[in-house]
Amino acid sequence: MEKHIEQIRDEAFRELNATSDPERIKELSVRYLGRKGAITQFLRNISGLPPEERPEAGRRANEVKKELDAAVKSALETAESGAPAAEDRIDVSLPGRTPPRGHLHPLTRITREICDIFTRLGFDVAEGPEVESDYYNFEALNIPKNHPARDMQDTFYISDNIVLRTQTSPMQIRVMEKSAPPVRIIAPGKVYRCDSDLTHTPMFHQVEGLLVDEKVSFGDLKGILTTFVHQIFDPETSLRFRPSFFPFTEPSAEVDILCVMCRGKGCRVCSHTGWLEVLGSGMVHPAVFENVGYDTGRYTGFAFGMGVERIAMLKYGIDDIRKYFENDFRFLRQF
Ligand code: 2NM
Repeated sequence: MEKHIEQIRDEAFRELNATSDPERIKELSVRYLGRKGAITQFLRNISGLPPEERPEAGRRANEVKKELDAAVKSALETAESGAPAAEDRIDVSLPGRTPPRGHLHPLTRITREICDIFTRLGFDVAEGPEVESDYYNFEALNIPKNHPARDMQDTFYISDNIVLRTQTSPMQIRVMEKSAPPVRIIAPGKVYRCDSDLTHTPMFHQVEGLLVDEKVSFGDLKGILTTFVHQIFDPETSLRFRPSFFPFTEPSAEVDILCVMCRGKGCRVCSHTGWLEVLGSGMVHPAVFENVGYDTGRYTGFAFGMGVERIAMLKYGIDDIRKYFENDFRFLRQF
């Protein structure tokens, strides 16, 4: 019979430990401790035991009754206080779950790398509006009314004389209007052109630079841009300055680097020329200086511009510009 009270006890505690619902606990209390409960019944039936077993069985049954009663009261208190049940409690000794760590977008990283190189060379960073007036985006930069760059096909027009900037140089006009030389600035940011294929997206990123002072020469331009190319690519990179044309610079030059893929032998990436175009540059056109009220007899300057997507494509061997903007983790995770 003593075995029986131990069985009742085990069962009662198993049930009690398996719940944190106050209703279930109360119901369980009735079933074991109530007037017709299992333990009460057991005590009542003690008279049916052999006389020598009665005292020990009674003592043990009362002990279990007290123990279970205390456990029920405590379980009810916990359940009604809203504290979590044992199985739901947080194990503070478990090691924490490490949240996945993000990182900068490759374009943000390259933009910062480019800006860092130029700030170390003494340039300040200037940022400004992406919605520009026709005057800052074209007129002040010596791009006349009938120039092909103004074509509806290339420019997003907001209204007759408001556009999404097609380059960041309007920012340089704004800085020159406000401050006298010497000026050394770079303007990073988003620009917009109505164009879309493997190498063009309607929004892309540029960094443009400007240095104005007395006696600034084309030699200064070559020195600064050579230093830049050697820092952003490789100190061994061969480069060349190839004559070009921009309305806002004269003379103008495109900067090419020896093809990173074929080392000048000619391949698909460099269109079999052995060279890759990385920058546009030139000596600022006197007409631009006149527009901002700079004395063209005293000051000269150079300017340059580059596409961030293009620099990153060459650095990392990316073949499709659209990959930057698809937000595919399989692509982004690699940087
Ligand atoms: C380029 C290439 C050559 C340029 C010129 C100017 C300014 F404002 F000084 F006239 N800013 N940026 C420039 C010159 C930009 O991008 C391919």
